[in-house]
Amino acid sequence: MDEITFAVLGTGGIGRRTLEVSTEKEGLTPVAACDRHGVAIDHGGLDVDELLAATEGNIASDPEDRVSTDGGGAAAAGVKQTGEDAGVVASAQAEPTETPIDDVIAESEAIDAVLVALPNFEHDFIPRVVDRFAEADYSGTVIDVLKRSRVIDMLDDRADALEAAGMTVVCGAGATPGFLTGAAALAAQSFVEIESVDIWWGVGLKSGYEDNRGTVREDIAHLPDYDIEDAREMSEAEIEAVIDEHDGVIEFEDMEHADDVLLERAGICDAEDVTVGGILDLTADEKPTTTTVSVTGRTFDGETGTNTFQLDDDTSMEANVNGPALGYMKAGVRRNRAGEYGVFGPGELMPGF
Ligand code: CWL
Repeated sequence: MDEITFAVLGTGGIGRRTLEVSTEKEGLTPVAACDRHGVAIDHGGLDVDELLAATEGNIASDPEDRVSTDGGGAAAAGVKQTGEDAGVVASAQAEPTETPIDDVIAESEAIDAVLVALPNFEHDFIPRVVDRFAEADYSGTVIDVLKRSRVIDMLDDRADALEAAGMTVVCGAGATPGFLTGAAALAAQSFVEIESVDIWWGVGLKSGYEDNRGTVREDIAHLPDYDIEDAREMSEAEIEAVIDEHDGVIEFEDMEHADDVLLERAGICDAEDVTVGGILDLTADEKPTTTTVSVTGRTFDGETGTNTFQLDDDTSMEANVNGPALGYMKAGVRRNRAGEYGVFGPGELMPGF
């Protein structure tokens, strides 16, 4: 497969870690990275070490502190910033800009894939970013790590525009949905009818908390008394108060994670037969439970069985989100180069059912 050039939108935990992982993968050249304040573009390949060193410790933890959807928004400083909140501008490769996404779009003819690593605190935020690439007739691959079931339909509504532009979108390509959805699709192959898919994850984020505030905030939105708007508006102190109320260990049940609709669109089972839950432990780095996908079904020869897929307790969430995100990026680019456009979920990039 020919070399793939890619951009990351967002230099929070996921943006930075995908850049890092890509340096150890074959055939991936990161050529652009941006956040709300700035953009770094080098078609010969970004210096990832420099960019990571410059941005480490000053990630945009405030959910408002990200690339604005209209390309304008809060003005970027006209001068190079350093220190706490500078974001990507702290890198010698970056320039301040008020239009980071437009700047990437302007260079996108030479960019094979765009990884959207922005928090999705409005449900239509990622779909609107996708719109802007389609409107600019971008003909490459866009991949996101969105989680909410309802967002998949919003992307599907754009199928005609994507087809017209020649764009391939791979949605829900992190851990869950993403890695574990693909595992479920593979585990389903033994069966001719699927009864249930249960995804149960464990994450330990004591030292990793700072770097993963975005995902913790988004998880809190899944608790029974909260929604995405609440989670967006909450201060860091309020988030920490919720964590304290749970003594640092939060259990989630029946999360609205898009694994359900993504497995349904791959023809594997009904969305309602899929459950996603897990335990987030902010008091330890060890996983509080082994991440497990269980797929129960009926075989052609009359047995009922459950295939399980487990992650090692020692592989980090970062490894399990960002490795698969880049793997699905490669799968998306392969489709794009074969002239297959539109929206693909992780299950559709696996053996058919
Ligand atoms: O899918 C995600 O982005 C993270 C998700 C939750 C903490 N917000 C769960 C990640 C599952 C990873 C499981 C593992 O590494 O064992």
